[in-house]
This record gives sequence, structure tokens and C-alpha cells, in this order.
Amino acid sequence: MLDANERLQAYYQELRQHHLGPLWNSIGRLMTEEPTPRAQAYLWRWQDVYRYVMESGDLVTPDRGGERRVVFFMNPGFESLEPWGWGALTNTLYAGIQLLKPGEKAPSHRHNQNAIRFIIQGSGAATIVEGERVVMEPGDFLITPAGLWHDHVHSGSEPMLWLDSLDVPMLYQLGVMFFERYPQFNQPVTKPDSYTTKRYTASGLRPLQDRRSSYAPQAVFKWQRTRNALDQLSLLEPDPYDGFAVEYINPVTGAAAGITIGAMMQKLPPGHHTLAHRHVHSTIYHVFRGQGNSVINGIRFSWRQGDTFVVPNWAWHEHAASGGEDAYLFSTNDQPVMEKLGLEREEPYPAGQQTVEGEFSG
Ligand code: 1HN
Repeated sequence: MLDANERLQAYYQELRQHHLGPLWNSIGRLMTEEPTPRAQAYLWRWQDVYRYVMESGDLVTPDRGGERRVVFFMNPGFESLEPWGWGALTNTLYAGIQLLKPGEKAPSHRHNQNAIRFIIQGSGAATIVEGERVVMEPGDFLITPAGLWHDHVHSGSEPMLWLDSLDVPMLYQLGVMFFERYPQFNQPVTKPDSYTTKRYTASGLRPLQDRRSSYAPQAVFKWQRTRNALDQLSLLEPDPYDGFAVEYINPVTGAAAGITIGAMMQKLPPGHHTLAHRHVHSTIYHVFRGQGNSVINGIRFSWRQGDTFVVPNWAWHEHAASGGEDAYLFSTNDQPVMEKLGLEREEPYPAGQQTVEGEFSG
């Protein structure tokens, strides 16, 4: 005769064999009281990333098949979840550093993931998005909305490096990926140079035919304009948690320009130290200029130009600039998704700022 416990264990085993599960002893793991993301707070130093990206320039070309020469970030918390976890910094967001060398081109394709790009260094390269040739310069923010043909060309003389961020992990988990190659290597350019920038020279004024645009009718947000906006804003009062910060939005609707991907640029003057908070959405930061640190769940992550770091969902975080110059943090986030799904929440840190309990060392 089996005793009660043995009977129960045998029952669980049988359930398992039939691909069934008992909710009564799984609920604690399925339903956590608060978010417990697999994503870890992590930081990649530019020194390492730059070395490996440049080395990839000697090893591979962005040909048809490989499509893009990118070294992407792998959050240690997702790495084992092949294959989608490879490219996941958070449950929803992917990011990587792309290299295009002078004279190179990357083939045209389209997919139902949304992409944004933030230009790090170089000049002379352009991305062609649905017939528009969009010139890329450091500090520029570009969008490639889902469904649009896009390819890259480079007629300049120095290597071009930029950060890509896409909603790849989210679409993978939803099981809804589509990807298609353009019949030719590059698509033809059919629009005048800087077409969308010329159409949006003043905020608050919308070309009439853009009323019905299904995506942001502005392909690039130039660094000069972003910096001017932040310079003006920093004469006024800062946001308590993000310093002087602007979001990249669709000028027609006010929603995130990247559709599912929120993005912003924040300026922290020397010595500026924000308050701490946490929110449901996750964030990827890229240090565009300057140096400082962010305290994430009590651990201090020191950063300098070129570093990339991730703040997982529901992690306490605050930022501080050090050194003698303004720090500029570019970031992408999944706030638009959380808001659309009614999941967004935010909490201020009760004590204002965290006590530092340790230093991130990689
Ligand atoms: C993609 O299309 C690009 O167009 C970059 O530059 C990175 C990562 C995953 C899927 C598509 C690009 C990508 C990507």
C-alpha cells in the first residue's frame, strides 16, 4: 500500500508524463507578489564592446544572409533561453552595436519588429527607409517602424557605429515574427534628401497630409535639435528622477516615435543627483557623453562614455553625473507596451535616495 504522500508523488509524476500540472503547488512560482524579472542589472564597458565590434569588421561583412554586422548584448539572466534569450536585455528589448565600414552596404529587408537607432560615432553613412535616404550623424535618433524596407549605405571615410534597439524578444515570445528580403540588394531612393526633416522644422506644426500617417512621419531626430531642447530645458526645473530629459515622440500623435519602443535623452549637469524610483517598464541606457553612476537596487554602477547598462523591470534606480562636464544618457524602454496593456506602475523610493550596498564589477 502507498501512503498518502507516496500516492501524491506518483500522481505528480503521472501528471508530468501527460504534460499536465497541479496549480496548487505551482501558484507561488507562477504568480509572484511583485515582478521578479529574469533580466539582471548589468553594464557593458565600451572598451570591451568597441574592441569586439571593431574586430568583427576584420572578420565578417554585412552580406545577404548575415544581413547586419552587429555585436549584440546578452543579459546574463536570459542567455540560457535559446534562441530568443540570446538577444534579450529585458523581456521585450534587444540592443546591439552595428558597424558599417566606408564603402560597405547592408542589404534591404523588412520585418514586423520595430527598430530605433542611436548614432554613436562616424559620418558619411545613411540608412534608406522606404525610399528615403536618412543621413546619420553622432547623437541622431532614427526610427525604422515595423513593415518598412530598410538598408544601409556608407560613402564616407571612417567607420560608422550605432546602437540598434528592437522589440525582438517581445515578438519572439508572442510567436508572431515576420521577416522578408527585398528582391534587390538595395532599394531605390525615391524621396528628396532629408525629406522628413524638411517637413518637420517647427514643433507643433503638422503637414496636412500627415493626419492619417500610421507611423511617425519623421525618420530622424537630429542631435543639434535635441541638444538645444535640453539646453533650454536645463535653465528650468529638472524631472526629479531623470534630470533634464526629453522623449522622442511621433509629432502627429504624441505617442512614442518608436511605437513599441520608448526612447529618451537626459542631461545631467555635473554633480546632479536624481531621486530614486522604480517602475514596471524596463530600460536600456547608453552613455552618449560624460561620466557618472546609477544606483540600481542598492548596487552602484559607475559609467562613462560608450557604456551600456540595463535597469530591469521594477528595479529601484537613480542617476548621478560626476566629472566636469554634462552627462548625456540615451535610453530605450518598453513603457509604451506597459501603458498599452494597462500594466504600468511607478513608485518613489521612500527615503529619496538609496543606500549604496556594493559596486558593480562585471
Ligand atoms: C535589423 O534589421 C537591423 O536593420 C539591426 O540594421 C539589428 C536585429 C534583429 C533583427 C533585425 C538593421 C537587427 C535587425
